[in-house]
Amino acid sequence: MTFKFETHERREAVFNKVLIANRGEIAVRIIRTCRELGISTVAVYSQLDRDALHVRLADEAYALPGETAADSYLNTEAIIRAITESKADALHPGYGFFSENTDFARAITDLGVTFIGPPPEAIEIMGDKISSRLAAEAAGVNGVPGRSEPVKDVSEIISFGEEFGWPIAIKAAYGGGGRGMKVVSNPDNAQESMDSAKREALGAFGRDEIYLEKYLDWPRHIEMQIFADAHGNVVWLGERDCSTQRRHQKLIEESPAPNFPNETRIKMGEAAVAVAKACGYVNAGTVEFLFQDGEFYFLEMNTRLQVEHPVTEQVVGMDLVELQLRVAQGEPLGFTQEDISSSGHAFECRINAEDPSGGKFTPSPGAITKWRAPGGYGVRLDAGYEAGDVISQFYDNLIAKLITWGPNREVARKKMLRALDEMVVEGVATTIPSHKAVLSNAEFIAGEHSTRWVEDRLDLSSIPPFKPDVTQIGDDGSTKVLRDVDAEVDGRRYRVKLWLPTQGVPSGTSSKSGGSTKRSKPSHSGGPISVSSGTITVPMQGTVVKVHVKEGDSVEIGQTVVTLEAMKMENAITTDTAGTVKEVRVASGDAVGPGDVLVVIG
Ligand code: MV4
Repeated sequence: MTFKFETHERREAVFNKVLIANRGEIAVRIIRTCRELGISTVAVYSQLDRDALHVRLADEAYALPGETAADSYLNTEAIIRAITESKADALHPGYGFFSENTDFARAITDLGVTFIGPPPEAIEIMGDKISSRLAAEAAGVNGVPGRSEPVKDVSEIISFGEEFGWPIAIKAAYGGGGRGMKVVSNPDNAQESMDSAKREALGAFGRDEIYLEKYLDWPRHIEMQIFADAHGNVVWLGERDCSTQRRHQKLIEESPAPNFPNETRIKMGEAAVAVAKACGYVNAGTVEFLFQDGEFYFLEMNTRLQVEHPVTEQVVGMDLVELQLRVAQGEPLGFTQEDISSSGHAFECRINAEDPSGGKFTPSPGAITKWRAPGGYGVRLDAGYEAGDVISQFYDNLIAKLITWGPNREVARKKMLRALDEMVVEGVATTIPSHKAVLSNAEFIAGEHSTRWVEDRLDLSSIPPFKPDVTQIGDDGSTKVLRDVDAEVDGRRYRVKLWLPTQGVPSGTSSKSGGSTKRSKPSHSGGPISVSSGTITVPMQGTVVKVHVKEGDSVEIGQTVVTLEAMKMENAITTDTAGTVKEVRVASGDAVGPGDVLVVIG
């Protein structure tokens, strides 16, 4: 068997230097391919990321002001300054941040710098859900049965439900990523659902146009990877099943999709290519579909490289970042659809700093105190962090992506379970226990899951809550932390728990001060709670939603003392000290930052 693309003559790269306007694992991912191609790399970094892995790996790095994404990775002026100073000739935006920002893409293009991404016009067509649905329809690709125009009056909702059958979905025209969808199960709820959908859309996206679709009750999310060059060549590279998700955050992705007929795959691939051609697409792109009862429906197109691109790379044997660089410098793809073949099966698990216990996925920023990367045949780890690095509450929770490849789904699944067992991350909670639960579940193994499966059917109640480091403060003020330690007794190895002194500052302080101290703070508890002798502090920036205790209350270990809204989620702040509440320092509505004291327990 031969692949034509293997013999495709590799030209020397014409980019000399690429600036990566991103952070974390995707910045690392892009730097790696640039290095392989002999392209110099320029990193940019926020004030919290001075020592981050992507900075350590890049050839050059430029500081961005501030800590928040808005001040740093979304700061057009600062990034343009880094481009000018570094003399980079191209910019890779990764995903998120500037990847789908047409003003930014046009601004750098005007400076003569190549934006490694699609033409701005294609981003614009796909950015709006109604115009993308119309573009797909014009290309002969159907969305979920529905209407491609905004709803003006509630009567339209009722007549739509009567025509298509209840329930129906109300969607925000300018939405995306899953927010702003409302399910209406009968005509009595139409008015209320319409009002609430419009309110949410206005709040989240600044526009309140809504449209209607028939609601699919057990769909799978299957997306097709496409690639287009600037010479009119467009190919599809197989699908990814991303149905395992919670609150629109994907957990596990795989390619190929299980129980997915090959004729449907080919039709979906051709549909995705037609959609890409209809918007004049160039670059890596993903066309998302819902798949139910043997039919697929266009959902939206993502005009960027996606988080889950590695599962496609593993089965088709191509480096998608390399293709992006080649296509951006004007090279033709150099292979055709017939040259592409997929082999075996790949899974990707997103290792997030979140505590999945009880199915809550509570954010768990903090310092990684211990880290062991799994390895072996068919295992790939794309990580943005190593031991000693701090996961900040200011950026997303993705620490690493663990990818396995096997000749079939079962081999890849067992390999993933083995790799998850081998991986060690301490200091923060991770999604590893939830991945093990999913991958061992009979419905998942049979491929009977859907986009609702994690939330409606998966039982995560047996995952114990993450226990941050338990610290003790001695009379002399020194702190000790309980750690697992290997010991040898008569030639046999045992794992024991020992109280060890911490060298750093007492636990309960935040990582926010960043900079020079952030890598020498192994004592940071890292979990959703920081306990120092009964002082309960804020683990991440947020707003107090509710205070559950008052002075004089007695509390038990594990009891929730405050509910904090942070990273768009409610987080229960619990105590692991029992005693009496001595002081309550916050009230509901207070804006708080990491390290602020919430409650003192004596
Ligand atoms: C749907 C649907 C069922 N019926 N549309 C959510 C994200 C948004 N972009 C589209 N979404 C859905 N649209 C109809 N007509 C179910 C979902 C959906 C979903 C889709 C993809 C991935 C995860 C999802 C989770 C819940 C609901």
